[in-house]
Amino acid sequence: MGLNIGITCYSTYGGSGIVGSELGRELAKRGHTVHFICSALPTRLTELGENILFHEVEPTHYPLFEYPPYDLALAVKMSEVATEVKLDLLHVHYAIPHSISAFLARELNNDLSYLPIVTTLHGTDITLVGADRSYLPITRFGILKSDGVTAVSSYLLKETCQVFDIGCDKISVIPNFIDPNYYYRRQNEQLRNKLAPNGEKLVVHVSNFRPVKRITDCIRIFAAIQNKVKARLIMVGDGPEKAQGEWLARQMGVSKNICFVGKQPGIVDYLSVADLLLLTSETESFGLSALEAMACEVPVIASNVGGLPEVVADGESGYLAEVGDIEGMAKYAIKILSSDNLQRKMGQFARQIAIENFSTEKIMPLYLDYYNKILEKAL
Ligand code: GMT
Repeated sequence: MGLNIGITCYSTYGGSGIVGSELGRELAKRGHTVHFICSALPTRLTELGENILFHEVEPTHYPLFEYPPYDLALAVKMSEVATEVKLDLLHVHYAIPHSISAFLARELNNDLSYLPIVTTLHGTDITLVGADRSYLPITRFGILKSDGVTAVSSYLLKETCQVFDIGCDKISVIPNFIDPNYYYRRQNEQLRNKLAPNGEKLVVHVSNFRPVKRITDCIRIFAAIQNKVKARLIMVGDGPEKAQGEWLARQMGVSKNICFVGKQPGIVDYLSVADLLLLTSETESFGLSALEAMACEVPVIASNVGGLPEVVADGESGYLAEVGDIEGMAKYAIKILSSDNLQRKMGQFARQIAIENFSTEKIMPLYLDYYNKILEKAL
């Protein structure tokens, strides 16, 4: 019988919201009913239906509240939805504040049947925000009060156990996934000609342009690439570091070959015309954009950090270099972009890894088995 699952994730542009949305869609395809409980329709969730429903969390604004209490409004909404539709399980993405709101929701409903909570840890909820002393105790509490906790990489599992002094047996690794029938390379001559009107190679970066992504490294690497290969850099996304990136591009005299295209709903279109993806992050628990690119046969050059070595096979689906190693990353980029053969071989291998290790077919059963295990334990 299909389960009734509540999913909470951030609706903003970010990997955890994408994973939450795509997980919901995949669950619905498999006959389960999914209730998204979020402040807005999550990114990439374009269609609702009979078994994908959306419950909006609306924190009340009142002059006394400098910051409207989203976490409390969320807890109330979670508890209402759980009662109304008899949720079997609540799956929250990103520990802060979602796991704590879920715990409060369960306490609010304590006269009703027990509501199991699964928390998926994504990255900065642990490595940055969670490890901040002011948030550490409450994040730890949220993790310990969850009935099940998953992490998107082995790196993140180890990091969580260490930072929060929690036994590693409390957490299971379930990696992020892609649907290979949606993420594949498509011909798009029109977009290719628009972005590379003179047949240039296309280097792409996709992110939310936060400091952790080090987008200025992309600009510097691109400046070095340009000395050797005719190329253009396409910066997909938006965020606080955009202005800094644009400024640096002008300073380095490369701005005419860099295109900031903003947030894009059709990410596959951009990946389909890309020759290379750059992911220069300071830290990255998984690197979903690397996986999406790999599925579209795009070789990836990424920082050798966090969970990225679990996704990008160094020397086979791209290359890894130390964080901030502009020269090394540029050297690898020039190597790939100068050889159509190497680019194609790496791209094909990248897709093979994406399918073998991270396809929906492989990962969805892991989530469903995990849910069943939690539900059995909660009985
Ligand atoms: O932690 C963040 O930076 C936010 C989060 C998000 O919502 O985008 O990103 C993390 O989760 C993604 C999905 O699991 C991972 O692919 C990203 O690697 C991870 N970001 C970092 O670790 C910086």
